[in-house]
Amino acid sequence: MTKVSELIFQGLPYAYNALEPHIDAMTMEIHHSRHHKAYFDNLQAAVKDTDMAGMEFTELLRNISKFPVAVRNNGGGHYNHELFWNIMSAQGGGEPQGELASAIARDFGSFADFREKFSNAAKTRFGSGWTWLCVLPGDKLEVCSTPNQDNPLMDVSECKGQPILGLDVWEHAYYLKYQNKRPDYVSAFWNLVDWNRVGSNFKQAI
Ligand code: MN3
Repeated sequence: MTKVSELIFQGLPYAYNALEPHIDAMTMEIHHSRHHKAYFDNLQAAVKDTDMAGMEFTELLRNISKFPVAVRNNGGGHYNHELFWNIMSAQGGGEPQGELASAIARDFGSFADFREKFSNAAKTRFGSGWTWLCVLPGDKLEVCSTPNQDNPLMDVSECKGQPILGLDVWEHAYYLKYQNKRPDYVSAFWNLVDWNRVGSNFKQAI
């Protein structure tokens, strides 16, 4: 429960080169210290001296259709990147365990089926956007994709739920290393997913 004006631009939970070779250090540094920082700064500038500054951040996102497009783009930009940094780890990869593993098997058939569905959504998102694993009302898991910096918390999103895993498929997330080969970046991402973290996001969401 954090007010928009009290949000903090945090450092990454690992070094910029920690995710190599899957995501290179220069991409991580530019992505975090310039792209994400710009979303954060622009969000704060957009809410300054308005009632939005005192709103709880996720409440603002849930009602985003009522607010200016700069808040939608930059508020989404901040929320999405903070989630993204925290669901990756140099020790990531493998498969989820416990409750999350059971829920994935229940809702997708198997982990492999889930991974294929998520990867296809990431590869086929036209232009810039994100792919998500979300918890829908009723605690059902679903894969979905949103354009630009939208996310499934937003009332403008076609799919609405609590995102617990997200993948940034903007070119700025992969172009230096992968150029036009987004599918190779999507494949590499699976080596980085911190399933312990995604599992705890799942427990918080249900
Ligand atoms: Mn990005």
